[in-house]
Formats: sequence, C-alpha cells, structure tokens
Amino acid sequence: MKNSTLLFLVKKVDGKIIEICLAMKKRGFGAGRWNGVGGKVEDGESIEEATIREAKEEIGITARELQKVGEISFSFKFTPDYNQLVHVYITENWEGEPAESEEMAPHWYSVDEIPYKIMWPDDIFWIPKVLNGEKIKASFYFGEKDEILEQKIEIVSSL
Ligand code: 6U4
Repeated sequence: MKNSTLLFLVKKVDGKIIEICLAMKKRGFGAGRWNGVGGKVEDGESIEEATIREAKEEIGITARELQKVGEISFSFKFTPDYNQLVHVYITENWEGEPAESEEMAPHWYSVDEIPYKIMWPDDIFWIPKVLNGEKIKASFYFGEKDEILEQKIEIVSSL
C-alpha cells in the first residue's frame, strides 16, 4: 500500500491540546474537506521527510519535531488506486505562520469546535483519541461515496 502523511499543528495549555490547525483542501483528493496537511511519500524520502516537505508546500511552515500518533490504512472498494497507509503526526513546534497555498487554506480551531461534518467521515472516530494523547492503529474500508463499510481502531503503546 502507498504511504502518505498527515500532520496536525497543535497548541497546548497545561499539557492539554486546546487548538488544532486544520487546512481546507482546495483541489485533488479530499477537496472541500478540512484535514491535516500531508500527501504521498515520494521515492527516496523517509516518511518524516515527506511529512515535513508536504507541510512546507501546503501551508508554508517547517515542523521542528514530529510526534507520531497514528497509522491508519484507508481502502476504497471502488477506487483501490486511492488505497493508502497514512502516517499521522502532531507537532507543537514549527517555524513560520500557517499560510494559504494553491492546495490548502489553514485555519485554527478550538478542539471543541472541530468541523467534523466537513471532514473525512472517519475523522470523528479517531481524531478525539489522538487529541486525548492516545496512539492508534486503525483501518477503514470505504464503499460508495463516504460509506464506511468496516472499521477497526486499536489503541497502542508505541508506533
Ligand atoms: P498529490 O500528491 O498532491 O498529487 P493529493 O491530491 O494532494 O495528491 P494525496 O494523496 O497526496 O492527495 O494526499 C491525501 C491526503 O489525505 C493525505 O494527507 C492523507 C489524507 N487522507 C487520505 N484519506 C483520508 C481519510 N480517509 N481521512 C483522513 N485523511 C485522509 O483524515
């Protein structure tokens, strides 16, 4: 399965995540949805290098540390070309201010106001766990449109 990356910038107060930076995907796969930043891992680069490169390309920031919080396999019954293993990271430490690019438009959300209705339908099942400090391994199998046919989420101690 193809590897891809997903990174969420977060702000913490007293050790608790209070804000998350989501970005509106303006074109391509997942357009019209809020999500973290990320994309396909290219030949010859590590997953962490791809995570940093995509964040720079999409919202103009340079992540200075990455905390891996999830590994999620997404597969699509009718469009298996989109199947991907997504490596999910959060970061509290980056350089630059998130800025709009041709691909994505970033916005800070309070964790109480995450717009799950305008996000991938799987997000509501696992993002709250990650924001709560848990690490996950998960898989989602999609049918027609946004229907989740099967899902599995496991809390793990390390990734
Ligand atoms: P490029 O590489 O720019 O031509 P692009 O259309 O930007 O392709 P891609 O495939 O690079 O898209 O990246 C897809 C992004 O969407 C990755 O960050 C992973 C993420 N993603 C894919 N399926 C998802 C899902 N079901 N839920 C979710 N994120 C998903 O939250």
